Amino acid sequence: MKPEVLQLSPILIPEINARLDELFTIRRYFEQTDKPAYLQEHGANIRGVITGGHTGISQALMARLPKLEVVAVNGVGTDAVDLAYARDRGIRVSTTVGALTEDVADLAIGLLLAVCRGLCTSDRYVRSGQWPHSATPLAPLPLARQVSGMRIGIVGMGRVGRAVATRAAAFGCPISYTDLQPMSDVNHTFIADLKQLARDSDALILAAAADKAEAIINAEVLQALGKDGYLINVARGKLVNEVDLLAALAAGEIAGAALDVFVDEPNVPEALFGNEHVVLQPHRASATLQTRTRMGEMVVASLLDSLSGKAL
Ligand code: 8YV
Repeated sequence: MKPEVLQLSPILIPEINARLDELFTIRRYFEQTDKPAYLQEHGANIRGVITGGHTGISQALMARLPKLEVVAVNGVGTDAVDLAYARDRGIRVSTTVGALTEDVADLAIGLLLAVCRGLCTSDRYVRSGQWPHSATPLAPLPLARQVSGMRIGIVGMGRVGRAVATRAAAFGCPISYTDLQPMSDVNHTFIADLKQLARDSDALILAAAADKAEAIINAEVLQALGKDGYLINVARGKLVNEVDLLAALAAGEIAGAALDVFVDEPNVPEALFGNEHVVLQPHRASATLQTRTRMGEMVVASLLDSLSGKAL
């Protein structure tokens, strides 16, 4: 009999889904309208879970799965998984570490370029047919912010932070960073105090794990970033106090923000929709065919190894 696996969030690669179906009985929880009834029916037989980094799995749900052996996160973040509870019960938790680093860093730089150079605003300007009608070409569009040479502050110098630094360095950007401690193998300037990092940066790029860093980007940090500073977030929405961010943007206390992640996804504060100083993405940093395929393969391997008793 094939092991039963509860899938909490979709995988968009048909070949990976076919492989999962071949190896396991996949219970597609995310498709169910009556989730409690579905759990009642299948919960007792579930040995594995597939979830997304943002979705994670709560203690309450794990408690409904008495035979659970492994949670395979199709992502790198474990902030939405109750790790302490999983550890107590001996449930393994795997991630797709390493698979998405380059894509997330690519998007961070893409967002930096987009918000500073006004790419989305300019795109809307051309698409809406306004260009030929301006008195002077480009008149309604403000001049943009140069990216090359900007002082970049990276929050979280893990895999993604380092990949962002490599890319920013190619743009001639001086780079500083903060983390729990300085990294002996990183040449960039370490600044322990987040407010000081914000003060010394033209753009703050968030690449930190959110497990112990909820709302670290607050009104004070945003004020320190200042009216010429930009905030880029490709990590987790909850790193930012979103109320403070909305207030800072509305008051022009920072120059702009480019966000791939939000506190309450997929609900994005409507106040951001009409703001031309903001670029928005629906949590897509790892969403390339190549990376999602690699991530899917790692999820399959993790379930296979765990459910056949192999070491992860
Ligand atoms: C994914 C993520 O979008 O890696 C993470 O933690 O949040 C994202 O890369 C998500 O996990 C896809 O399911």
